[in-house]
This record gives sequence, structure tokens and C-alpha cells, in this order.
Amino acid sequence: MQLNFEYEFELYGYGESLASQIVRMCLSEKELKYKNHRIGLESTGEHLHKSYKKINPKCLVPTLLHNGCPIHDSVKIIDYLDNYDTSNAIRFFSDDVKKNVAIRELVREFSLDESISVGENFGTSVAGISTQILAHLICKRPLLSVLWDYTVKHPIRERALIFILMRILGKPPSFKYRQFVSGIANGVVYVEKLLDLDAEYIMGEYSVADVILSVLFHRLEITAFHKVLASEKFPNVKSYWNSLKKRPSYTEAIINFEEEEWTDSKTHLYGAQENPEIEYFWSEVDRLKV
Ligand SMILES: N[C@@H](CCC(=O)N[C@@H](CS)C(=O)NCC(=O)O)C(=O)O
Repeated sequence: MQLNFEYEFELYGYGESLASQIVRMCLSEKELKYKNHRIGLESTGEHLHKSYKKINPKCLVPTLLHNGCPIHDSVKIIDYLDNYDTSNAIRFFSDDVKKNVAIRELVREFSLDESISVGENFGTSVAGISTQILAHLICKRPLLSVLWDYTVKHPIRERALIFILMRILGKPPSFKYRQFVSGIANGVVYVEKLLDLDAEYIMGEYSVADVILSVLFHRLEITAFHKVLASEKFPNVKSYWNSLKKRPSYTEAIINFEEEEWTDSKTHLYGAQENPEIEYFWSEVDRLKV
């Protein structure tokens, strides 16, 4: 992998990474041009190469380079871009202090913050339900090469162990997966209650919260929880999701970056069926008395 910094903005990311999708949506909304560099994850381990570690010591995607200077973490990148480009009509945070506090609370609930354990908020639960696909992808690699890469090169111990376990088992442990399903039930119910019927955006005006929710809802579709978003049980979510999908950034940053290996895994795991844990999802929704 050759690193050269000749563009004002360069993004190192992966097509189906939630955090990369968030940043690409932001760049697209702000109409900022950038050079994209694909970094392979589970099926190749490119993110663990020395050259990538130089720009992201945690070996996570995405990394945005601005004039060669690396910025990490999707939410920090959005914050940075919002301060960099104030000319555009799109602002992801608000100048109104009260409104901004409310936006940041939502961000904490929806984001992929490493200080939050997987499954503890909506964002990390959605990352958790993706482990069926991640396990399928990591199993493309020989066991010894995964053991070497994740024990020697991955700087985040907790994650390294999860990936090694998935490589050995060939799937996420069932009890853990159910925790993630429970987390998404909580998340969808929470969003349904927050939204007004026919609300286009969650805070009235389009904000970072809508960017993150576009990405999380898209992942529910990919992991075969698609009927949840079209269900009459969640009328507000249903109409909100239809509004989100209409934004050009959704096509530009998510649909246009679909990874073939994900499409293959999705077909292999689910075909045209719903997620095998869909009934557990609905039982969790009933438990929450919606
Ligand atoms: N808080 C970070 C999380 C970044 C993150 O977890 N990225 C995932 C892909 S969405 C990744 O790099 N996974 C590879 C790994 O953990 O080995 C952000 O929002 O950017």
C-alpha cells in the first residue's frame, strides 16, 4: 500500500464500514471532493498493515487526511468538516447551544464510540448484528494467518479476541448475538418514539443524527431486518426512512460503495429470507410494550 498525500482530502475507508459510510455521507452532503482509498478489512486484513498503522495507530477505518494530516473517528471528522466548511447550507451540528446538546445526546446513542462496549447503544448494537457477515468474511482467511494478524498486529485487545473467536466458531456466539438484537429492538423503539409522524428529520432540520441513522437503517436492511423498517408497527420510522433514502448522499456514499464480498455473504447467509433472529427481535419489541 502506497501512501501519498497529493489531494486536499483523502479518505481511507471500506465500502461497507459503518463509520466510513458516515464520513462519505458527510463529504457528499457538503459537496467536498476527495480521493478515496479502499482498505480491506476482515477478508484481507489490510487495515493491520504497517503503512496504514502510520496514519491510524488504532488500525480502524476511516481516516480522513486533510492536506496530509490524519483525522480519526467518524464523529470527530464530521465535527472537523462542519467547522472547516461553514459556507454550505448543510450544517451537521447547530449553533444553538440547547439544540446542540440534544444533537450530541443523540450522537452518543447512535455512534460507534469505542468507549461504549459493543451492544450498549444503538450504533454498537447495529455493528454487533453485522457479525454474522463479518464471521463469514474472516473465515475466508486461513486460521493461522488470522491468529497471527489479530494477536500480533491488532492494537485493540477486545476486538482482536472477538475476531479470533468468530474465525474459530465460524459465527458469533448465539447469546452475544441476541444481546445485539435486543439492542436494535431498543434502538428502533427509541427512534420511533422520538419521531413525529411524517417528520422528515429527527431534529427538525437535517443533522449529524440523520446521517448516522441513514447508515444504521441501511445496515438493518443488509442484515435481513428489512421488514422492520417497512412495518406498520413503526409508522414514524417507516416514513422517516423513506425520507432519508431520498437524499442523493445516500446513493452517492452508500449504494455506490457496495462491496461485492458483502453482497455474496448476504446472499449466502440469508438468501431472500429474514434474519434468523427476527422472531427474537419482535419478542423484544413486545417486551418493550410498543
Ligand atoms: N469510533 C470509530 C470506530 C471505527 C471502527 O470501529 N471502524 C471499524 C469499521 S466500521 C473497523 O475499522 N473495524 C476493523 C477492526 O476492528 O478490526 C469511528 O466512529 O470512526
